[in-house]
Amino acid sequence: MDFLKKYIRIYWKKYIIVLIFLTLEAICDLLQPTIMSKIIDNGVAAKNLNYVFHMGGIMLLVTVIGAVNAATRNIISSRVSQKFGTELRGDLFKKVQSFSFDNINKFQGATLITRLTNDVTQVQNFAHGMMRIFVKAPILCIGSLIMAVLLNPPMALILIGVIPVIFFIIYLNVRISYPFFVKIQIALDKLNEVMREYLSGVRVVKAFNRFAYELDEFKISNDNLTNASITGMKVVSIFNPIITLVINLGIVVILWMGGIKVNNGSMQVGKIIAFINYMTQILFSLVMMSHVFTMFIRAKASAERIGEVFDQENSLREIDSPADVKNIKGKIEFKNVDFTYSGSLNPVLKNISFVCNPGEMLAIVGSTGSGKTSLINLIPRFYDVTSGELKIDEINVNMMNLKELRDIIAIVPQKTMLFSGNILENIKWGNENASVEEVQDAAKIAQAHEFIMSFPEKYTTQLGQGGVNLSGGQKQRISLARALLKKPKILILDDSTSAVDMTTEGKIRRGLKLYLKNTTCIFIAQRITTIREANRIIVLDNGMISAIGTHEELMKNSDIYKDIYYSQMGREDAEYGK
Ligand code: M5T
Ligand code: MG
Repeated sequence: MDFLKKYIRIYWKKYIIVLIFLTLEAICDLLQPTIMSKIIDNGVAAKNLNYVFHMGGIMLLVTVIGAVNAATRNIISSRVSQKFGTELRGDLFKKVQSFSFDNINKFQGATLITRLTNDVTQVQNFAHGMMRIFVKAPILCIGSLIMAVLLNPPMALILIGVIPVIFFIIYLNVRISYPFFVKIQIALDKLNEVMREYLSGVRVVKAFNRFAYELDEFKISNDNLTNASITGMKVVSIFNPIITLVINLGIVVILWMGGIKVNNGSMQVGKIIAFINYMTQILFSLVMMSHVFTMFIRAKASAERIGEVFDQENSLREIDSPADVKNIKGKIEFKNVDFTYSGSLNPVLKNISFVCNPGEMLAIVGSTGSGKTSLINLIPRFYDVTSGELKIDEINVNMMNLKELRDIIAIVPQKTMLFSGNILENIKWGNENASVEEVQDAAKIAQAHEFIMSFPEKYTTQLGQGGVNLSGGQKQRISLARALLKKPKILILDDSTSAVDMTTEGKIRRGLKLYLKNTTCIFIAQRITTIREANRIIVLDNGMISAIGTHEELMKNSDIYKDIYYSQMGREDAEYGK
């Protein structure tokens, strides 16, 4: 939990100030019963009204001082804990942003969200508690003990009998209830996960009429949470009355002993009342401290989970003095590259070697699962090669600054990802400073301009989260426009026109050809009509390059390629009238 050190360094001074206020506040609380006992014994019992007024005034003053202290302390502590929470959440978010794909795969999405929200709140609440009752309770407890002993040492012996009993009960309480708190946390995590999965897949759930199934899943998680919470509450519900009972028994004993003492004149009524006050204060602060303990345990679990995120070392190491990439031409070279996803044993890519020259168009074909996406994901270093070398213009990508490397590459991922905001904003992700004309040009090449203009709000049409209000092909075209606007040195298209009809795809291809003159383009496609235009084609089979060459070459010497060709040609010949 080293990450907490940073915040301790920032806030320790304010914390000390809070502690001073807190101590003053506690002292005011501690003085009250003694003043009251004096009023009763010397004022009321002796019928001395002046004394009553005098001491009453002092009591009021002490109360006011206590209240002012409490208010000031509250203002400071709320501010500090809120700021601490905000900063912690911000730092955590920054850390997550720096994560590589590998790092993110290690945490499931849902747990990252709980870590960022609930866990931070737990730690923040605890920090707030540390500036309030958590520290005040021990001060009150010790202070009351001292006052009680000063008041009447023999009677303070009763406390020696009661305090261990309470301690024992509290100990039992914590022992028994702790596992339930852990269970509640786990159940909450699970519930979040189920909910997230449901919400992100709501369309499919509806399409497959899987409501009942999802409802069951949800019900199970929801019930688990309820059961864990109820059992936890049950334990607390049993222990709280027991503690109150013990405290009340202590009061009865004091009243009984005190009664005898008052009768034989060795003690005054006011002192007995004060004594009872101190005792209840001691015992309730003990109970408070037990709450502190459970909160501490929860906060500790949360802090550990947050710590895991902070401790997660970025699996992509950045070089200290990166190579210069300003004059990159865009030559890509794979040299005996193997790649295995971390946590998996089987390599996804085996001994991949090829060169793609600047400005060249290289196509990759292969059956689904053959490793096409995995291969292109290595170029912008979404993942690092397991062995072998990946070079751009003779420079190993590991020697480049990650941001600069990604700046020269634009990628249209297989799964289109758009963000909430309007179409213009989404395309401008490619280049924030692009002019309207540039955006429109990119959209025209991507064959997106026309349909965008057909919307009533045109480029300012709002997109829902993930671009839900667009068709699959429309999303792909906007995603393509976004990549084109970046004017990259290297353009990577991962099956980026799979949802676009053939006529439109033909138009896109022709536009791209002109646009891509100085751009190296690696694209994955399924349709032979798209692929055959490439300068060279790689046939990927089960993670290995089975053949590489032009369309004509492959037609001669690659059986896999020929299979793909003939399986499609019947259909496409007809469509293209060849
Ligand atoms: C190749 C595995 C996957 C498959 C193989 C993305 C990803 C893939 N895999 C993982 O284990 N973890 C991952 O994060 O790798 O997958 P691919 O590279 O996605 O194949 P493709 O692009 O050729 O397939 P497709 O369907 O997009 O044409 O065994 O399990
Ligand atoms: Mg793929």
